[in-house]
Amino acid sequence: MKIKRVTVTPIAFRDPPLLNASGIHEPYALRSIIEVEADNGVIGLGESYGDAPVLAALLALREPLVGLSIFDLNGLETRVRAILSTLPPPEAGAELAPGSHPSKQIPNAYSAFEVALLDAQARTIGVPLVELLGGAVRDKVPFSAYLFFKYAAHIDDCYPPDPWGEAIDPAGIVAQAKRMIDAHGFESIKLKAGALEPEVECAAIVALSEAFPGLPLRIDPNGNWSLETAVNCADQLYEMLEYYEDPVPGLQGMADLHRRTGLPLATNMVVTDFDELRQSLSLDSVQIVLSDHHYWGGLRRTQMLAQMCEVFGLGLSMHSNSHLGISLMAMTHLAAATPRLSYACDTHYPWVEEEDEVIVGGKVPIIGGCVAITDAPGLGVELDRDMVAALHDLYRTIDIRSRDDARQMRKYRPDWSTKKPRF
Ligand code: GKR
Ligand code: MG
Repeated sequence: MKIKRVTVTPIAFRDPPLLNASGIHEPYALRSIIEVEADNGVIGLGESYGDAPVLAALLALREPLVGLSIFDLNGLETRVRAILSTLPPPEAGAELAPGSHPSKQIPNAYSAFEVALLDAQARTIGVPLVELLGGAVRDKVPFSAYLFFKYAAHIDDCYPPDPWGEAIDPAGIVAQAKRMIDAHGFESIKLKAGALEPEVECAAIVALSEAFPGLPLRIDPNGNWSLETAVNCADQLYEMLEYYEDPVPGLQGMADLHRRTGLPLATNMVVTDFDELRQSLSLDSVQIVLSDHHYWGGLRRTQMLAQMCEVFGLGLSMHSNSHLGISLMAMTHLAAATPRLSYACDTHYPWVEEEDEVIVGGKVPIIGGCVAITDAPGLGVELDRDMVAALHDLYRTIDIRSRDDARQMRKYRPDWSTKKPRF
C-alpha cells in the first residue's frame, strides 16, 4: 500500500483571549490538517501546528512522500530527515508552543505524518489505531479542566465575545471551573498561571480547593516565577497541589526548587527531548514529564518516553497547545495504550467553539472528564471537508502566520516586555 497523494491544509479557528506568561492568545489559532491517501483508497489523517515554519516543512514533504509504503515508518523518518536538511533553518517559533521551536522541526514533521500513516494502516486492516500501539490498557482517557485567566473579548473586535466571560480574579476562575466541569465532568483542574500577580494566582488555587474539595489541582506559571516567588507560593499551596508545573525556568532552577520544597515538579518546558531528559535525571529537576507526541517525535517515540519514565521512576502525563479533534484523538489513542500514564492529560479542547471542529459530527464528546476510544478503525474520526474549506478560507483572510502572544499583548499594553521571569 503506497502513498498516492499528500495534502496539507492550513486552517484557522477562533481562540479566546487567554492570558499566559508570554502575553495573550491571538483571536485565531493556526493548525495544519494532514491527509495521506494510499493507493488502496484509504486516507489517513493528522493534525499539527499551523505556524509558518512548521507549515513550510510539512508542505515540502508532500511530494517526497509519494510512493512510500504506509507501513514504512522508518522510511518516513529517512525521507523527513533528508528533505528537511535541505531547507533553510526555520525561524524561532512561539515561546509557549514548544513544538514550533526550530530544534523540533524534524520530530514535529515526522510526528504529523506518522499519525496519518498509523491512521491509514489501522483503517486498512480495520482496527482502532490503539491496537497498533500495543492495545488499549484503558478504554477512556482522563483529561483535566484547563483554566485560564482571560479577558471577556479580544481587543481586535473581530467576532462577538465568547460565552466564557472574563476571569481576572479567583472568583472568575472558580466560575470558569464550574462551567467547564458542569459541561464535561472533569475530575482534576489545571490553572494556567504566570500571567497575573502570583498572589492572585495562588488565591485562585486556594479558592478552587475550597470550591472543589478533593479535586487534584495543578498550577503552571510557564517558568515565569523566580525561585523565591516559587518557594513562597509552594509554602502557601503545598497541601493543595497534585504537582507544580514549570514554576521556574531552566533545569537547574527546577532542581533547586525541588530541593527546597520537596514538591513534585512537572514540565513541558525543560524536558522536551531525550537529551534534556538525561540532564534532568542527573540533576533531579523534574519528577513528572508532560509528553506531547507532536514534538516528541510521534506516538511510538512517546511510548518510548513512557517506558523510560517507568525505568527511572518518573510520572508521565500530557501537554497540549490549542488543537482540534484529530489531535485530541491521536492523544487519546496514545494515552489509552500507555500503562504509565499517571495523571489526567491536559487539553485546550474545551476552548474550541462547537462550530469550529473539522471532523464529521462536530466536537468529540468529553464525558466524565474522559474521551472514549471507540471500535471505529484508525483514529475513529472522519474529515468534514466543508469545514476544512471554511477554516482554510478563514486562514487566507487573516494576517496571523505564526503564533505571537507577546505581539498580541502589545495591542493592550504597548510597553509589554518578554522579560522572564516576570514575577
Ligand atoms: O495556550 O497559553 C497557552 C499555554 O500556555 C500553552 O502555550 C502551553 O504550551 O499549555 C501549555 C503548557 O502547559 O505549558
Ligand atoms: Mg505547561
